[in-house]
This record gives sequence, structure tokens and C-alpha cells, in this order.
Amino acid sequence: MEKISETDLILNADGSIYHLNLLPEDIADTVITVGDPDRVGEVSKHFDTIELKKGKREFITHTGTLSGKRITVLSTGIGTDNIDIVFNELDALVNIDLKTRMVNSQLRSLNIIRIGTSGAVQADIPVDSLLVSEGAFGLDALMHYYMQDMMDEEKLLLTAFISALPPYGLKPYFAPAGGRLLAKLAHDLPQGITITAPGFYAPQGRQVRAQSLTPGLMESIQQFNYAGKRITNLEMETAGIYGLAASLGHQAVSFNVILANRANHVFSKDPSGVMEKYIGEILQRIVSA
Ligand code: R1P
Repeated sequence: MEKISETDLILNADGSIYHLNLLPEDIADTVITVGDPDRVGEVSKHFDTIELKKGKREFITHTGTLSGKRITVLSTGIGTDNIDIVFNELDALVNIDLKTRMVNSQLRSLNIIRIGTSGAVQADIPVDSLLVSEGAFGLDALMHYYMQDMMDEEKLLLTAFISALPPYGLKPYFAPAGGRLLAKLAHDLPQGITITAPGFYAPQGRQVRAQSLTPGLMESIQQFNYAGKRITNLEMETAGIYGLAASLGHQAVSFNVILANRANHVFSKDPSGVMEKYIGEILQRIVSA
């Protein structure tokens, strides 16, 4: 195997990884990702101990323990461009010897749990509810740059979605949740297929002032149905998280706190209170798994 070059994997002067600013010993095998850097403290305030707080740009990390389990919580900021950075650097921290720049012979698999906000697209999914992504269609481009292994049934699902979309030139990909982690943490929760969008406004069917070139995108998402599977919600990271986690051999599950219902045009009256409640519940699931 070849040594990874200094420009392919950039380290800071103290040996930490370039954007995350972390050393291998700084992260636990269980990693919670959140979009909002302020949400990192909202998670770690539940910990019994906090051993580390580090950050750079939008990537804030706290590591500590809860009920004896070591957990890292890390903010990704918004979007799958940041997921590319976070997942490659998390993987390098556990699977590359940063001194020799060689891939370790024994690979480690992380359990990665997204706690994010999201908008439901179906009228029957209540605002302030919790929904787990069983898989995600990416309307962003991240996984067009990486090799993905797909099961036959996933290929069929993706083909059905592509043919259901109006001809706007979009090139979706599909990635499933980490099955073992989903079964452990969330088998009893409502599940659905998530759309990961490359933006918040027109890419999620919103019309404010800039003229959208994709009218009808929302309707085709809402009406999609393949073998009883429907699209439940929109957000901006899950497909990239699932795709890269699978490519790198990690398990990932995305929890969506539903703050908006796009079908009913309803938004949560208490977004921070609802997030607070689900952070507590998800942490309990993680420590009792
Ligand atoms: C958009 O407001 C952001 O909120 C959602 C989307 O995925 C996007 O990142 O998640 P977070 O609340 O985790 O950031």
C-alpha cells in the first residue's frame, strides 16, 4: 500500500487533522453529528464528564462520557460539502496512522448518529415528531465522486425515483442507513426515505423571490411511491452521511426532528424545546443499546 501524500491528507503543526483540528485519541467510537455548532453544547451538557472541547471553523467537537459510554459530538455545519470533509477526516483519525501516513491493517468502524432538523413532505407526519431515515436520495453531487456498492433493490428504487422526477437534469443517488445501527437504536421509530437537497430554498421546492427552474419538484417528491416506499422528509446531509459511511465501512443513522410540515405549511412553535427533548431521548437510546 502507498503512503498518503502530505497534500492528500493535510495535518496541522501539532499533528491534528486539517479541518477538524483533532487527534486520533480525541474521538470516541460513537460519534453524534449535528448541523448547528451551538447544538454541540446542547448534547454534551447531558454528559456526566467532558474530557475535550476543540474546534475550528464550523467543526466544534466535545468528547465525554454518559453512563460510562464514551461519546463524541461534532458539528458539521450545513450541507454535504461539509460531510465530505467531516467523514474523510473522522475516518482518517481511526483508520490511518497519521505518523506513517499508511492505512492501518485493522480497520475500525464508527457508529455515527446524526441529530438534525428536517421538514416533512407528507401531510400525516406531525411537526415536532421524530423520524428516522431508512435511506436517502441525494440531489446533491457528493456521491458522484465516490465508488458506491448498491444492492439490486436499491438500484430499482433509484431508477423508479429518477423516472418519477420531472426532466430538470437532476442526477440523484441513493444510500441506505447502517442496518445494524438502525436496528439497535431506532427499530421502533417511524421511518422513511429522506431527500438530501443541495440547498434550502429552490432545491427544496421553496419559492421566495429568485425564480425557480424546478416547479413541480415538491409535488413529484410527495407523490413518489415505489413498492410501498414513500419520501417522508427533506434535509441537507443524510444521503452524503449514508453514502460515505457505507463506502468507508462505518455505520450511520440519521434522526430527523421534524420542525416543518411542507404539505400543511406548519412550523414548530417551540423548535429548541423539541430538539432538547429528542436529544435526551436519543442519548438514552445510545447508552442503552
Ligand atoms: C437547514 O436549516 C439545516 O437544518 C437541517 C438541514 O439538514 C440543514 O443542515 O439540519 P441541522 O439542523 O442539523 O443543521
